[in-house]
Amino acid sequence: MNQKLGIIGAPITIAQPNMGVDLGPDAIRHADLVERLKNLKITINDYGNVSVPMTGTNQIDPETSLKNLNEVSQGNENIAEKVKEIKSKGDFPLILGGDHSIAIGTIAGLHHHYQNMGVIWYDAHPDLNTGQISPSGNIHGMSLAASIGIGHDRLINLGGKGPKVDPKNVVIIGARSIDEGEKEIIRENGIKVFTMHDIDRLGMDYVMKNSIEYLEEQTDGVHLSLDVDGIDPAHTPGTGTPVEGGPSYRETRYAMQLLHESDLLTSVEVVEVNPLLDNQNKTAEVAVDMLTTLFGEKYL
Ligand code: NNH
Ligand code: MN
Ligand code: MN
Ligand code: MN
Repeated sequence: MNQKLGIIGAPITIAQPNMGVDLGPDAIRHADLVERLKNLKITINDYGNVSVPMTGTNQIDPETSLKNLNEVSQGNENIAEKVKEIKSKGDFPLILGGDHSIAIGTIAGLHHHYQNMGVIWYDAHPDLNTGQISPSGNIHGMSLAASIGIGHDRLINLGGKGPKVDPKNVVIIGARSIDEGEKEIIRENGIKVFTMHDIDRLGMDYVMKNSIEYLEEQTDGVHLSLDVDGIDPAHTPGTGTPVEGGPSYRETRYAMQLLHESDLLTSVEVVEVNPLLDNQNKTAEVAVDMLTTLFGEKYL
């Protein structure tokens, strides 16, 4: 993991209903991300923010059952292009969201460089909805579905035709708000999920070591998609859909430490930081602690 890091901001906000997620990339930079990473002797290229459509509505389109499909798709096409480009230069991609719809773009961009990529989805939600089963019509709750080839054609075929990830190469960690339709998709596709109950029962040490071993055996690259609402809202209050009862700061930081030691990851994104819901910028600071741990920062 100790190569050149390429940072891009991906400020999509209209795949969820709250204002302010577009400020996530800048809130994370403001929390000294680049300075902290440079202390670890990592070379950083910050490419700034990708341009994405900012204007959307909160209305569900009756034809697709989705909100802002055209705008979210366009933004994600731009993200996919940029991720593909920095990956071609040999950078390790670090993408700062933005809402979680950006995973459709990042994973599509990464797909060009792997035959059999894996994904760790650290999130309170599995984001396996489609327009038909979503309770909200918000595309940020559909990004993992689109990446495995389920949902609207426009989202599935974004940045290249067809599914980008085999559902067998996905591990979801921290899930505790799973919609009924999502439960069915998990079962039908054999997706590996460690819910909060599993984390409580088995411990984060086992959960992470098992996930790492599982993905190491069968993938040629692993992307971490870190939704800050995966962490307990006591630590990350500045996010649009907080869910009580998540892994603590310590458990999550330990998970990042194990990922660092494993050297498994080939790209990372952090999403759903909303500084308008958090005037202390605490959520972005926690996000930065998690990222620096992932890249080798230690207490001693
Ligand atoms: N499952 C809900 C939906 O699809 C909420 C999704 N919200 C998220 N996902 N923040 O990570 O609308
Ligand atoms: Mn999410
Ligand atoms: Mn979530
Ligand atoms: Mn393909």
